[in-house]
Amino acid sequence: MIHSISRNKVRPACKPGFFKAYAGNTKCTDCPQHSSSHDQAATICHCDKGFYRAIKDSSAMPCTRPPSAPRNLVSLINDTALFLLWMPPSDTGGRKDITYNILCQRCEERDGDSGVAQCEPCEPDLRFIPRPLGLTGTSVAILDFATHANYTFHVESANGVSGLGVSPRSLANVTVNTNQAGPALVGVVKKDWASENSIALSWSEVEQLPSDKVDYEVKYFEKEQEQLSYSSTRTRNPSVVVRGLRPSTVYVFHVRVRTAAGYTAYSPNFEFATAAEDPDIADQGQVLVVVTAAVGGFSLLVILTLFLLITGRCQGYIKARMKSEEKRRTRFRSGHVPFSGMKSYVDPDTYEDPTQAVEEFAKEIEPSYICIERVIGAGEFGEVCSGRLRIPGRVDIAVAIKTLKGGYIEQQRRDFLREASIMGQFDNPNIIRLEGVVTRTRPVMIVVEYMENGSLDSFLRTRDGQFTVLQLVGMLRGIVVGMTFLSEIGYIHRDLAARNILVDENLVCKVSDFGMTRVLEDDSEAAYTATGGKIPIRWTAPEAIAYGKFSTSSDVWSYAIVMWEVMSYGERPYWEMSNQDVILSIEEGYRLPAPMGCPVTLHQLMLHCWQKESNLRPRFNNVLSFLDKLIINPSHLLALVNDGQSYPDSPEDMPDYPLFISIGDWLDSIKMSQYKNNFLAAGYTTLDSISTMSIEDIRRIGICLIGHQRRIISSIQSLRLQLHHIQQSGFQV
Ligand code: ACK
Repeated sequence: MIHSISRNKVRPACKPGFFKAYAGNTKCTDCPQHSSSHDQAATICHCDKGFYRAIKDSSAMPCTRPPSAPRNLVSLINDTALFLLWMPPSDTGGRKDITYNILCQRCEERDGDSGVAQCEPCEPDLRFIPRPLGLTGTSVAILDFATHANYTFHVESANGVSGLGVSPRSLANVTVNTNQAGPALVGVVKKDWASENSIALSWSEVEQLPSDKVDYEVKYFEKEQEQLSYSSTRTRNPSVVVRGLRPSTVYVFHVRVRTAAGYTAYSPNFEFATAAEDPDIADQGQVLVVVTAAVGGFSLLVILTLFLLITGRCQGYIKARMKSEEKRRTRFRSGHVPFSGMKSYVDPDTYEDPTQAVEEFAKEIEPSYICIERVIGAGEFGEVCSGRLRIPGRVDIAVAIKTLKGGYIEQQRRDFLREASIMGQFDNPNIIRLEGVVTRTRPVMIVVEYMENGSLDSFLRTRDGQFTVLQLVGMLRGIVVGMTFLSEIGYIHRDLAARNILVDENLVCKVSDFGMTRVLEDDSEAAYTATGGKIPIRWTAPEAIAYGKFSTSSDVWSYAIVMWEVMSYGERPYWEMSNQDVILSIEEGYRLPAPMGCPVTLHQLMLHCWQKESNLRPRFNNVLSFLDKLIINPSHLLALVNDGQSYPDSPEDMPDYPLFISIGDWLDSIKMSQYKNNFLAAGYTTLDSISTMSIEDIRRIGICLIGHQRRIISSIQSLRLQLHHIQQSGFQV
C-alpha cells in the first residue's frame, strides 16, 4: 500500500541545472558535463559554448568538443614510400571516436627570392595506405609521390563533433622534400656481350629523366657475395663495359640515376655471367674492341702524364693521387670493400698540400655573404655561431659557422679545414651539408647547414620521454641512412656518438663531426688506450680499442651505442662505470641492457651489432632494412607507446612480441642464407629455438661443410650469450 502511494506521488519539475529526458514520474538528473539548463522542467541540457553533441549522442551524454591537433608529427622517407607518424592529440575533446585525415599540398618555391611557396593540391594518383581519410591509427604510408618535390601534409584530428562549430580545424603540418627518394628510373638492363673478364651492359633511358641527372651508377657484385664485397662504376651514357671480372662467374648488376639532389632507387637486380676462360669462347670481336679501347686509353694516359710532367704543373696533385691510390690498394689488400670505379672517399691526408684538398672539395664563399647572428657554442678551434648565408640570387639559408680563432699556427689551420675537405665529399640527406669555406680572409670559417635542435644527446636529455618509440626509430633510421652512405663510399667515422649527431627542426638526424684523428683529439670522451691511440672507449668496438682495428663494422658497434643513447633519452652508456671496467666487462661478454621502455626488437638489434666477432655484425644496409621493416609494420613498437607508460616489473607483464630477427635475417647476416630452408624444414623458426642447437643438430639438418658448421655454431654461441643477457635484463624472448 505504502508502495503504491509512493508510486503515485508526483515528482516536482526539474530545477535549473537538472533535466529529465522523458516526461513521466522519473527522477531529474544533473546536467551532463559541459552542459547546463537554465529553465525549470528542462527536458534537455544545452551544451556550453564550444561543446557539442553528435547526432548519435544521447542527451544523457556529456557534451564534447573537437580534439586538439595531433602531436609530434614526423615523416620518414625511403626510395619508394613516405611515412607520416604522429601521436594522438593531448585533448581528445572528451570522446573516444578520434580519426585522422591527411590533407596534402604540393608546394613550389616561387621565382625570385621572396621565399614564399606556391601550393596546390597534391596529384590525385598519390596513394595513401591504408587510406587518406578516416584513419584510426597514427601512421600512414604514401606511395607514388614525385621526386624532387616539396609536399606539405596536414594531419587533421577529428571526432564525432568536429565540424559542428566554428572552431578551426586541428592540424599538424609537416613539409617533406622528396629529393632523397625516388622510384627506380632504370628499367630493364641488357647484356650486350660478355668476355672472360668484362660484361657490356645497356639500358633504355626513361622518357622523363630528371633535368638535373648527373650520371648513372652501376653497382655489381658476385652472386651470393654482396656481403663480402661489391663494386660500382659510373657512366654518363645508358651503357657501360664493366671490366676486371672473374671468368665463368655470375654477377648481379643494378643501376640507379644520380641527380644533383641525390640518387633515385636502384633498378631491379639483373644477373649475367662472364665467359669461360677458354679463349675460343670469348667473343673475339668484342675482345678486340676492349683491347683497342684499352690501348687507346693507355696512350692517352701516357700523353697526359708526359704533358703534366713537362709543364711541371700538378706534380703535387699526381703524387697525391698516387698516394691516395696506394692507400686505396692497401685498403683493398687488407680485406676492405673494394670500390673499383666508384668515386670513393679520398683521405685529405693523401694530398701533399692539404689546401688542394680543400680547394677540390669545398666551395669558397665570399665573406660578405655570411651574416653572423650569435654564438651557439665553442669548438676546439674557436666559436661556433649561427647566422645566415645570403648568396645573391638564392634564397637565404640558416647556417652554422665554425670559426678558427686568431693566433693559429699553420698546422691548426690545416686541421681545422681538414673537416671541410672531408664533409665536402659527402652528399646525403642524413649527413651535415657543407655550404662552403672562407679561407682567403680572416677569420677562416667553415659554413654548414644549421640544425635547429643542436646535438642529439643534449636534445634528448631536455626532451626526456616526449617522443613515441616510432619517432625515436625514425631518428635512428636517419642516422643509419647517413652511415650507409659513408660506409658505401669507404669512409669510417670512428667517433659515431649521439653528441656527434645534429638534429633539425623536423627531427631529422644528420651525422656530423668528421676528421678522425682531430675529432678524437677534440672529443672530451676520447681517452688514451694502451696502444697510445685516443679513443671514445664507451662507443668503440673492442677490436678497435685493443688493436686500433677501425672498420665499418666498428662503426656499426658505435651505431648500436647511439641506438642505446637514443632509446634512453641521452643516458650515458655504462653510466658511471670507469673506462677500464667498461673494457673488462665487454671482454667478459657483458652488454648494455635494454633502456626502459625499449622494445625487445630494438635491443636485439643492438646486441646483434655488439657481437665480439666483427664480421658477424650486420652491415648498415641490413640495419636500415631492419628498421624499415619495423616502421612499415610498427605494431610491435606501438604496443609500447602509451602516455605515462612504465617499464613492466616482471617478465609476465611484458607483451608477447615475436622475435624480430628472423632465421632468414640471422642467416643473411652471417652470409649463410643458403641454409634457410634447412632450418625451416627442420622446424627451427625462431632464434630462441636455434639457441640450444649443437653441432650435431647442425649436421643433422644437412649442413655438411665443416667451415659452415663452425661459422653457424659460433654465431649461435654468441646468440646464446645475447639471449641470456636479454633474459637477465628482464625481457622475455
Ligand atoms: O648541442 P649544441 O646546441 O649543438 O651545442 C653544440 C655547439 O654548436 C658546439 O659544437 C652546436 N652546433 C654545431 N654545429 C651545428 C649546426 N650545424 N647547427 C646547429 N648547431 C650546431 C652544437
